[in-house]
Order: sequence, then C-alpha cells, then structure tokens
Amino acid sequence: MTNMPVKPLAKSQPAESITDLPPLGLSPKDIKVDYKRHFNYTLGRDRHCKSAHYAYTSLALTVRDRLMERWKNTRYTVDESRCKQAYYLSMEFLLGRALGNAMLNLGITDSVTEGLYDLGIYLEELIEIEPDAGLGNGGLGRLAACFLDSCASLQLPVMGYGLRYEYGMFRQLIENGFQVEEPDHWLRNGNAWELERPELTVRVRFGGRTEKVTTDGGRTRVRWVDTHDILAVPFDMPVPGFKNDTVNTLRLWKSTATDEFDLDEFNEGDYPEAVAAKNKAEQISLVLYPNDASENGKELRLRQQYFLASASLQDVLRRWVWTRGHDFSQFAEQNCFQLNDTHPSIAVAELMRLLMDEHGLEWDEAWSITSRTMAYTNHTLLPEALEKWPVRLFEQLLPRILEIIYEINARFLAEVDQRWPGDMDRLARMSLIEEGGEKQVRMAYLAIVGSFSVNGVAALHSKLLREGLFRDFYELWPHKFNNKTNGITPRRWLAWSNPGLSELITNTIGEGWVTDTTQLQQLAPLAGDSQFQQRWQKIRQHNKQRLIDFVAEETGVVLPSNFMLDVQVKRIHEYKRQLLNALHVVHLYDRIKRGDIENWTPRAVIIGGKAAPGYQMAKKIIKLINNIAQVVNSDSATEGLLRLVFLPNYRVSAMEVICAGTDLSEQISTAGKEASGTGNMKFMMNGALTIGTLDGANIEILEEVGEDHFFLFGLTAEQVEQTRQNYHPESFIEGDEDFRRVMELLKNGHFNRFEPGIFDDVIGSIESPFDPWMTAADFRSYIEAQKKAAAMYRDQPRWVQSSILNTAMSGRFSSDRTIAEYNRDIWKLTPQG
Ligand code: KVW
Repeated sequence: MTNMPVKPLAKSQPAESITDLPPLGLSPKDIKVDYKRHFNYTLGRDRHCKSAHYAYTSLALTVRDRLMERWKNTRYTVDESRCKQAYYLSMEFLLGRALGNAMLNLGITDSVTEGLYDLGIYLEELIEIEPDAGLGNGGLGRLAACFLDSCASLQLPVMGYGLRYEYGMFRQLIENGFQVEEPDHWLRNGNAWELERPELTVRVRFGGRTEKVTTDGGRTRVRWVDTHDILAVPFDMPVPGFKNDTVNTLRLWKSTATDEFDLDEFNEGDYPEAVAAKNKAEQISLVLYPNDASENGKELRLRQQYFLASASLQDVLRRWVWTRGHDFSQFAEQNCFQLNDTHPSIAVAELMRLLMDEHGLEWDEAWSITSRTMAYTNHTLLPEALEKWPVRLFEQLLPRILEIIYEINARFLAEVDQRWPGDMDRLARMSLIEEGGEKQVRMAYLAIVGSFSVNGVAALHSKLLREGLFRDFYELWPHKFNNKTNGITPRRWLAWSNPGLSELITNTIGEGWVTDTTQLQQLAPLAGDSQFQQRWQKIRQHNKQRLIDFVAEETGVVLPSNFMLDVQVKRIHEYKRQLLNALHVVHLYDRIKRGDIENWTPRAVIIGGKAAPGYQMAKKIIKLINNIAQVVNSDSATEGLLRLVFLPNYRVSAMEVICAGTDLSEQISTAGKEASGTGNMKFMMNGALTIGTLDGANIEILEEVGEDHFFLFGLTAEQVEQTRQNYHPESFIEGDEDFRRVMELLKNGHFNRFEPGIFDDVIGSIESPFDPWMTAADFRSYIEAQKKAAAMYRDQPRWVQSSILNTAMSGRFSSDRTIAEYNRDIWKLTPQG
C-alpha cells in the first residue's frame, strides 16, 4: 500500500481551528456565490465555457459542500454515543440521480432555483445532465436505495456497504425491435457525490491453501497462506436525511491491485506483464451482473460477493478494535448486519474466519457473535434465483471459507439430528451442501443457519417461505421468521417526482406527510369533493403531458393527451407476464378491426424494461411488443383509439417522470411469483389505479384501498398450484372466441410478416401445458378487468375519486414504515437526534 496517502505530517501540528468554519449559507445569494467559485476556481472554466457538464458539476459541488459539515457531525454523533449500529450489505444500490434528492432533503430547491436563475441558468436543465447511478438491476437494488433514505430520515445509525461498479446496468437500445446492450460508463465524467478514502483501504484474500499451526499456548490455529490479495478502496457517498441535518454513509468498494502482487512477477523479469496483471484485480468491481432474479454461477460473481463481505466486515472490525480494543464480548449487542438476499451471505463464514483466525476467538464464542449479528432478507421463491455455488469453486477460490462452511454444517446437522433422530431425508434436505451431482453450497441455508432473523418482503411471500421453501427451517426455528413488507421513499417518489401533487397535498393537509405518510389519509374525505377533484385532475393532466413529452422524445411516438396511459415498467421476465399485457393489446386491436368500438376508451399502453442479456425468451418478448406496436400504430383504424409503445432504457430517472403521469398501473404477475413489487407502490402513491393479481404487495395495496378502487383479476397463488396439476391452455383458448382470434393473429404471422417463425417459441409457451406462468388461465379475467378499468375511466369524476383514494391510502407503503419495523423487530437501534 505504498502509494496510499496515509503518511502523517511529521513536523507540522495543524491547529484545531482548521476545521472551524462558519456553516455555509443556504440563501439564493450564497448558492450563487459558491456556484461561481466552483465554476471559476475549482473547475477553472471561463465565460467561453458553455458546457452543460461544468454547469452541472459546479452546482453539484455547491450542494455537496452543504452536506459535508452535516456528514461529519453525523459521524461524530454516532462515534461519541457509542450506540449500536446496523450495516446494510448489498450487491446493489440503485441510487439514480443524487442532485435533486440532496437539494430536496436539504430543503434548498427553491433557493437554488432562484440563485441559478439570477445567473441565467435553469435548474431543470442541470438536473438532466447527471447520469443515473445504475448500480442495480431492479427492485432489490432500488429497495436498498430507498432504505438508506429512510434510515437517514429516521436518524438511524445505519451504513450501506456495496460495490463501486465502474459499469452499472447496461444502457438499452432498441434496434429493429430488438434489445441491444451498451455499456454504461457512468463515472466517465467524474462523480461529485463520492469521496475516496484510500487511508481506509483493506486487503482481501483469494486462493492459496490453509495450514494448521500450534500457538505458544498450545492451541491450534488455521493460517490461510499463499493467497493472491486484492485491495479494497472505499468510496463514500453521502446519504442525506430529510431536513434533519443527518447525513449517513454509503461505502462502496473499488478493487485494485497490491504493489507486491506486481513485484513478485517483476522479480522474474516480467515487468510489463506484472503491471498488466493489475487488470485482474481491477476486474472485481468492474461490472454489475445484469441478471435480475436468476443465478449465473460465474466465478467472478463469487469473487465480487466475497470481496464485498470481507472488505465490509474488516472495516467494521477495524473500527471496533480502534474504539473498543480486542474485547468482543459486546460486539453482537452493538452491531447488526442485514444481508440483502443471499448475495452477501458468505459474510456468515467470513465473520467466523475473521473472529477466529484474525482475532483469536474460539469457535463457540465466534459462532455466538455471528449468529446474533446476522439477519437475512429473502426476496424470491423462484428456484432459478436461489444461489448455489459449486464446492469445487470454493476449494479453489476460498479454501478457508469452505472449511468453515463444512464445520457450520456439521454442527448444524448434529442439531437437526438431535431434534429429529434418524431422519435422514430431513438431514439431506436441510444440509448446507447439496449432494447428488456436483456438490453445491446452498447459500440461502447458510444465511438462515447463520442469522437470528429471516424475513420475506410482503405478507404472502413471507407465508410462502414459511410453508414452502423454508418449511423445515421454520419448523426448527419458528422464532427467526418474520415479514417486512417493502416500501418506497416518499421523498423521491412523491415529493420530488411529483412537485405538482406534492404542493396540492401540502396546501391541503400540511407538509407532515413527507415524513409521516399515514397523514395522506386526510385526503380521503376530499376524494368526492368536486372542487378538489378538479385541482387533482388538472395536476395529473399536467403530469401526463410530461410523460407524453418524454415518450415522444425517447420514441418519436406522440400520444394524444386524452388517452388513458396504461403502463407496465419493470424488468422483462416471463413471470411478470408482459406477454399477457401484449395479448390484451392484440385483443383491443382485433376489436377495432372488427368494428367493436362502441363506448371505446382511447388508451396508450406503455411497456418498458430491460431483459437480462442472456435471457432469450425475455428478449423475444421485447421484440414481439415492438412488432405489435409497429402494426398497431401504423394502422389508420387505430387513430385516436389505441397506441402501443415500448419505452427503451427504463431506469430510475425515467420512473420519476413515468409514475407521476400514469393512469393505470399493470401488476399482473402469476400469483405467488412476485415476492413484493415496489413499482406498484410508486404508482399508487402518485394516484394511479392498479390492475393486478393477488400477488406480492398487491394484496396489501388492495387491502388498504379497497376493491372498488383496484382492478383485481386472476387466479390466487393457491389456485395457480392446483390448476397446474391439470393445466390445459387450449381449453382456455378454444372456449374463448376473443382469445382464439388473438392467438390466430399471432400464429398467422400478422406481427411478423417478413420475419417468419420468430415468435414460435413465445406462442408455444402460451399453449404449453407446462407453461409455469399460466398466462392462458388468466386471459379472460384480465380482459374483463381491463374492460372495467376502461369503463371507469370514461366516468372521470369516478376515476379521479379513486385516484385520490389511492394516494390517500398509500401511506403504509412508505419505506419509513418498513425501516421502522426492521428497527423495532431486528436492529433495535436508537435514533441519533
Ligand atoms: C439477483 C435479484 C438482482 C440479482 C428480486 S428477487 C431477486 C432479485 C436477484 C436481484 N430481485 C426482487 O426484489 C424486490 C425487492 O424486494 C421485490 O419487490 C421483487 O418482487 C423481487 O423480484
């Protein structure tokens, strides 16, 4: 670590006063002065510079300055109080843009707008310059970002730990209807929101072998030797709370090569090769794996996971030793790690290793600490998403960790055998190691065994975990299991993304709702008030126009402003059933073509989302949507009645525009498959109505808002499993004239005139008795629910009433509520006021 800037001053004695600074002002004038200072001095630009980038960066630095003092003070407060802390370990933090959020939470948006306006600069334009921090795939990564916002807003001492991917989620282009991926080098123009902390670099080991050594005291210890080491350099990002002077930290690790690693080979005379070998080390944090809810089993991914777990745990243990010395007896009382799915679950074994091999604890003591410190959140029941790593990979990459996993397993299975003597089936079912075929480590089981808390992310999901996937473990340890229904931050997803509605709400009920969304209920009595409805309607129409403009910019398709905007945005996956949505559009198109357009509700169906690059079926579904759109939109019969658009490159900053302008939110997954969903909550909070199945958090949304304000359809999770036994899609198709016609259009190549056969597999999946998503089974009830939605939309006062009620009853889906529950039941932290 020779080049790290850690050498202390020798002769100089910096005065205490070097950190005494007057707090920076928040007035328009103060903002203006600092903006000019950064533009001219920090960035060294002059009046010839018209670059948007430098304008944006000047403002970002100006706003960041205002976070710095608060950030430091938050750190001091937590250090001095010696309070318990929690750490959110996640491979993904889908942060989106930081500037607007920082201004909102500092309460300086108006001031900045005014200060910039004096300089002839429009804030809206600078906002758009910032690239999204796309360090996540979808719901799971965005949830982590919402949680950080809520922790800071609740003043909880929680730190996020993640990876600083050089390349985030790929940019999606659509060429000839096909998805094309482009790398997202989001750091290309620098990142004003991160602070490198090279002095806190830690070393992470890979490879090598283990050996037993006997210490002077006669105890056996294990040493992990001949390793290939990689350095983890932390980059800190500020996480401001809402108007409370708290600024928490998200620490993201970047991988770099050690110097001696190069030196070894240099001594053999291969200097350029040695330096080039740095590449391998730097690879670890190079790129985000773009797979949502499906495992990929690649060695580099396991390296990433261990790198995150090890660097983060070492960082926490080092702070512990600095402040408390080598006594770990209170460690579990003072620290908690929340594992965001199994991705960081190797932390269970790594904490054991660090406590035993690096800090000299015995197994029992280390295990007591570990299993009282770790808490695990499961996000899916889909078997293809359950992580399993080949034992062989562990042997090569993490031999010491594998030994520890084996030991955890041996002791665990002994416990199972005590409880159910001689039940060999159960032992095989519950073992951390899956036998038969290539031996694999079941990461979810490691997480359960090593944690004191296991939670699902919506009521139905948690129930299915207890009764299905984790049944054996629930029988053994019922007390570990709990539910934490997901939530979203109302700061980004209402206050920021929907300034019009926010202002109306604040003028009506005061601004308390921003930190206590249950107050939105006070809008409910106004839902039937025609004056209030008109104001609500006017703002929503304005938001719709913003979305229409956005769609026009991104796709060239201009949607009429009287259309119902019917939106499904989320990752493309068969279980989410974008295909069912497409079938409905084909049905509407068919109705138009046969002249069945009495009492028609003009509608634009907008579908957006990325497919994992290796997921062929999902990519085919994108192509199908684009082809249907092409046919529908260019047929003059649909004019004024129907449009379909595929919105490319769906991302956080796009959702900020989309959720505010949507009328109808599509949440149509096969029941039992979507663990929670969080997009559903964003739409609801912004006053969209939902058409949805009894799946994930939809069930709880329906409970809150009531059946009259939600378009429910489809089989229940239970019915899905029953129907599956004896599923005959052709009977649904043949018995339904509308469905039959839709399938006929697809099959006769109406949407692929010059691309014969390309949709055969997609069509085949609908007709297959083994279709796991049972699209055909829900077709009729979906069409009927869509009819009801269309009818209600024609009665605008009725629709607007439901819209108001959706916002009013959305309070439960604030991530503040979710985080308060995590804290009450799992973390037990004291807010740091
Ligand atoms: C691997 C996921 C990235 C890489 C999930 S389940 C598994 C993953 C796997 C992501 N993501 C989603 O988590 C959301 C947050 O809890 C849920 O709302 C959503 O239902 C689930 O699919």
